[in-house]
Amino acid sequence: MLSSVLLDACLKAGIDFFTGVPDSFLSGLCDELFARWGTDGPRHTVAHNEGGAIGLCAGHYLSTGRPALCYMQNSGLGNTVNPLTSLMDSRVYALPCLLVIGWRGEPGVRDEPQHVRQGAITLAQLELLDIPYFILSPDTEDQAFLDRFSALLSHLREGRVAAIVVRKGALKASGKPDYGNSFVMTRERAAGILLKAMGPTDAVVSTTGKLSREIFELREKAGLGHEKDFLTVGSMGHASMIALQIARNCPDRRVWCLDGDGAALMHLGALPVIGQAAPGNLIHVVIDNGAHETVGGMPVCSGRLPLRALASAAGYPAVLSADSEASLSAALQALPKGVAGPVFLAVSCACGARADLGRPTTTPIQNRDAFMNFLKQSS
Ligand SMILES: Cc1ncc(C[n+]2csc(CCOP(=O)(O)OP(=O)(O)O)c2C)c(N)n1
Repeated sequence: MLSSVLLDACLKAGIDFFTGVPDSFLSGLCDELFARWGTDGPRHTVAHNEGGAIGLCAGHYLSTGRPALCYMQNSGLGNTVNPLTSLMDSRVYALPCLLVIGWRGEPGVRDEPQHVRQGAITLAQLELLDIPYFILSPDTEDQAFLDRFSALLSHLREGRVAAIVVRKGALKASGKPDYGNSFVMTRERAAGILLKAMGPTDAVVSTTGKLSREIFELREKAGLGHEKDFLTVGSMGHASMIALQIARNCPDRRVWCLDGDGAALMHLGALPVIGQAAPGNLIHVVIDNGAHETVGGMPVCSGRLPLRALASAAGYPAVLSADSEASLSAALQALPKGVAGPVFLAVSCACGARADLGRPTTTPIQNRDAFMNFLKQSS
């Protein structure tokens, strides 16, 4: 079904504000939202995380009396549980909103390990949360959708949250917007330069999405193992906290967090925690492509973030940036020697990836064991 059918039905029903965090299964919806209203206006705002998006929906209802729509990957449901149970719920403020949830890891459909558990429990979670829903499939006809949609509206009118669970391929866009930016260096190229600059005892914690997939393939291509890289395939936004604690417990090795701008923004509170803990051996690199590139390219909120200013304000003593292969190499040369961190390095990159990018061929458990063995070796 075209995403425009959903959006038009929402507008007709008075649902006139849209927010969320993008998902690959919802990229057709995100593309349509972007084409209609951009990303940071009165109709559509890309939120920093899914819980924040629910807050926007609450504020919208309180100030207009109209429900809003919140879109997310089912991984993001976890981020919404607190506002759904303690704010929106009918036993608290009874604030209606419509959730549109991409169903990664649907039982019986092959998906990556990080989606399997979440996919298996998604419908049960909605039931537990007392959220009525229907499932949108690729073969759902427009009229069947509209009938189910109008049934959901009656729950919204009762002050309840309701949901549409979207199967892969069920929501399409009429076209793909250009999410490009003016930078030339690709994320994969930047990752290659970063990996090359590392010493033999350095450890890497990389973020959820294509950056980790690129790191995996770069190691393969160089004929190297994967023991130095913890790939954080799920848990978007938490790579820097993982890296912080490893850095504290392994003070004799450098620990690199290779993060994304969308991921860093999702849990931005990590920055002052790192600034305060001040591990001298942590290098926090944020690949700034201005987008959630992995899941379709929708911009992060408000376009490009003032990452360097944020890191400085959060207490990182050394803040560097790069926007080309030459400036990245120069920044890496200029890294403070010895204990002078945490260092923050913002790397501006193009928005895009190779079409034939693969996925890790080792399991998360193999990744964990190899990484822990590597950390146990003296540095
Ligand atoms: C809690 C949560 N919400 C949403 C997602 C879906 N998701 C996976 S990767 C990604 C984009 C990450 O963006 P960024 O960190 O900027 O990295 P990029 O893909 O641009 O390299 C999103 C939204 C997720 N995995 N987890």
